[in-house]
Amino acid sequence: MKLYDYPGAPNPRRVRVVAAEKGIALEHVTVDMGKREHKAPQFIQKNPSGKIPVLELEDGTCIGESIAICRYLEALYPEPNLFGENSLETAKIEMTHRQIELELMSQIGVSWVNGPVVAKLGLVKPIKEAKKRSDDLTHAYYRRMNNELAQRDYLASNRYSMADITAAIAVDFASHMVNLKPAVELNHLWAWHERVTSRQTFVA
Ligand SMILES: N[C@@H](CCC(=O)N[C@@H](CS)C(=O)NCC(=O)O)C(=O)O
Repeated sequence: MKLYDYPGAPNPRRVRVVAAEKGIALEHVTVDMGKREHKAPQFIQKNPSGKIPVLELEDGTCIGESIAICRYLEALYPEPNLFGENSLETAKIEMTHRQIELELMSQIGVSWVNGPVVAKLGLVKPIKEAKKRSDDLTHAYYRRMNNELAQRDYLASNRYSMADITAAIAVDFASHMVNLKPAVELNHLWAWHERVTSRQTFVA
């Protein structure tokens, strides 16, 4: 299976971590985002959204969307389980994961799009007020995570799951690329981040 990927891009990293957890060897194909290869007609045929990651199967079938890919890999290689062992745990992981994507990653995305790196590329005219609001909402979500992590070691349940993978990758991207590092005093969040990112499978 081929993974269309780009170094430093957070969404393909989610798939890389899941593949490493499950011991799956994927062939990596670099899509040069700097050259806008993800918007080229040949790539749009693989994913009409023009985004990475894409997983291409041996028969040429392409799957877009990180979580669709990760769920496909989990169905093929069930161990270790990352999406839930029973109906209640699956629901809790799904709830936490959706909130992380919709309430944290989306805000980091707004700050990124309206920040200096994207402005330099000249693709979007930055809106200062939008960035200020999404910066604030990101920090508010970090505080919420810190409060939750005071009660348990992992975000969705008392064990490591897909929710932790997505959240830790979002925190890394926000910290290094968007200047949105969680405040130092959020000690429960930082302890969790170390717990998750020190796993051997937590590949860059
Ligand atoms: N919901 C998608 C988001 C994918 C996404 O935004 N990928 C980024 C790279 S990390 C991308 O391709 N951005 C290019 C664009 O938005 O045009 C997923 O989970 O796979």
